[in-house]
Amino acid sequence: MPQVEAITIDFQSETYKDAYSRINAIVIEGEQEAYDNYIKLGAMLPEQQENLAGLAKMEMSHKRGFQSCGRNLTVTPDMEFAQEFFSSLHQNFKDAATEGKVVTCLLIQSLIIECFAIAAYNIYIPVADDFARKITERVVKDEYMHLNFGEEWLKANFEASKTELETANRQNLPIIWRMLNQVADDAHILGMEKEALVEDFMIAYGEALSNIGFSTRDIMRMSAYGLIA
Ligand code: Y39
Ligand code: FE
Ligand code: FE
Repeated sequence: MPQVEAITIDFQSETYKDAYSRINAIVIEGEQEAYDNYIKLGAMLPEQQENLAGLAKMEMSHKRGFQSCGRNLTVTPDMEFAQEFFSSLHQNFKDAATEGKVVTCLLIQSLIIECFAIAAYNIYIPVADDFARKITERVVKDEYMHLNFGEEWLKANFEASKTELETANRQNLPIIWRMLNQVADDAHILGMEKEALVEDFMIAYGEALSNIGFSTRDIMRMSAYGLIA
């Protein structure tokens, strides 16, 4: 009979709350930046502006939800740490937006960051406190819609986007691995293992690349850039 290991986590221990102050901040900052990114994407894709404004609105409500998770545990999020954590990815998005590179912006936000969110939230749900679990379950459903938006747009524009997607993947996938390594210890304290995060991320990202139109061979080659972080 399969055994489910009983997980006992002391959500009020100083160790837990200290790790939570950084992970919670990352999620809050990530949701805020996702909001900003979808607003910017809306300006770059006028025919999708309303759609993207809807996604942005969801990100803002995710941010509020995760702020309430921190308050519920009486944790003060370390926002300075979180801004530093996202700075490379944030800069790359900003540069791409300035250059009008909508494909790169979509790869960063709608593929890479959404897959990161999907992996993190799915791994968090079984080890979250009851309050945070309910919120995260609702949030993760939206993140699949955000990923789907990016997939659909890139699929419809695949031939014209392919080269830019490969370049953007090469530039940004290693950053995700560095970010994962940076939070691995804190994630472990929350009951989330790095191996599981990597696995879920790669499954979601590989599936997304496949849905967009990349071959298995392309996906293998593109995924390998994660390994050289
Ligand atoms: O689209 C979104 O809502 C994404 C911004 C949110 C990113 C969340 C990043 C989660 C990383 C947490 C790492 C914990 C191990
Ligand atoms: Fe979100
Ligand atoms: Fe999202």
